[in-house]
Amino acid sequence: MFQFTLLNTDSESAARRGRLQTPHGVIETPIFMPVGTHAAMKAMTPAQVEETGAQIILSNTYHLHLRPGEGLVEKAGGLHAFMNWKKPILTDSGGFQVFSLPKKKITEEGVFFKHEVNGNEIFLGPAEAMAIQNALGADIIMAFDECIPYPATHDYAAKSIGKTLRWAENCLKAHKRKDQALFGIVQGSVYDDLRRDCAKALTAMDFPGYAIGGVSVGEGLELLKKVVDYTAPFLPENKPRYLMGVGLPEDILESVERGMDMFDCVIPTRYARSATLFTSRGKLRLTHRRYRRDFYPVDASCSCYCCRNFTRAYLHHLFNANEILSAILSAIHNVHFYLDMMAQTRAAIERNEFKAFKAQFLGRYGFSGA
Ligand code: PRF
Ligand code: ZN
Repeated sequence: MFQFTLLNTDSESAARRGRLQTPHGVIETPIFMPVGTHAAMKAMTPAQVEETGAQIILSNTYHLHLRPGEGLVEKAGGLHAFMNWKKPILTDSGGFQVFSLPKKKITEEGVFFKHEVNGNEIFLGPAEAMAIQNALGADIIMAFDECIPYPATHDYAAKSIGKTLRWAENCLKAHKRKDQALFGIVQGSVYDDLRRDCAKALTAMDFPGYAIGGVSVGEGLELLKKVVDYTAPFLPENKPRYLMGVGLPEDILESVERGMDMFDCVIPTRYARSATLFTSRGKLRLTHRRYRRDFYPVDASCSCYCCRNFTRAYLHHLFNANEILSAILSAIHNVHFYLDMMAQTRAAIERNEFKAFKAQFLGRYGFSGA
């Protein structure tokens, strides 16, 4: 039911062109996964998400467990039926959301925390995260891991990966559905020896896919590149590699170059709601007065519904008037921008020209930090 095929590796970098078969369809990699935390993409219908070119979306164990509860989603026929999204879905395990909570108690078994709405005590551990994700029914599910803050000492990070590895074993034991692929998550903060040890130990457990977690926690692009540089080589060639919670266009392209295949981030939809739109020439802040009489599309080289039909002046007006349509059109454009960047990335890897493509893309985009 799951098969990952490595179609091509770029001749000048570690960039990979792959294809991942899942029960709900094929995913061409490298790919970006838009985020629908509460089983909904913010300000977009599933039809609109599909029109942007999305092949897979992400949702969250933690949020769906609190509301409406996995039992209800299961009763509805699973996450795909409940939200009417027919393509692949990935659920994150809650191992990130829970650890970002202000009040929690971490033990060897898992994490205790309080329900955000009704104040009840809740426990989430590897077995619970698997049972919830089995009930939700996504195509790809994630191991329950500990995402530690940055910075962290070597000693603290070493103890933490011990726990993440024991939890990974427990997740494998508790996982009950053959039609869901369980991915292992590499942690280890910014320490090369810990990342290597964690990647090797998880590889020995033989997961169908691997993620790098614990990044995008404030370490910055230079350290992100280092972490991927010394983790990816220890992951199996023939399995998909997912970089969790990343990121801006420059973060994604730098990580594709280092051999990562899958990405997710709330940035395109979140930025859309605050009037920041991505274009081939960099980001625009559409609330700025300079767009008041700008009758050009957001990005003349973009083929999305927003750019085909509306002007910057109109979007500027919608944001000023606080119209909901501002969020809808901006989300459509930003998600399309990310997915189009990934399509261009895949084509460049097929031509063995990824590095030239990256330089040209980031040059036009105005990113000078790479
Ligand atoms: N673990 C999990 N989900 C995540 C992360 C992680 O480390 C990150 C990294 N910031 C994003 N989402 N389970
Ligand atoms: Zn557009």
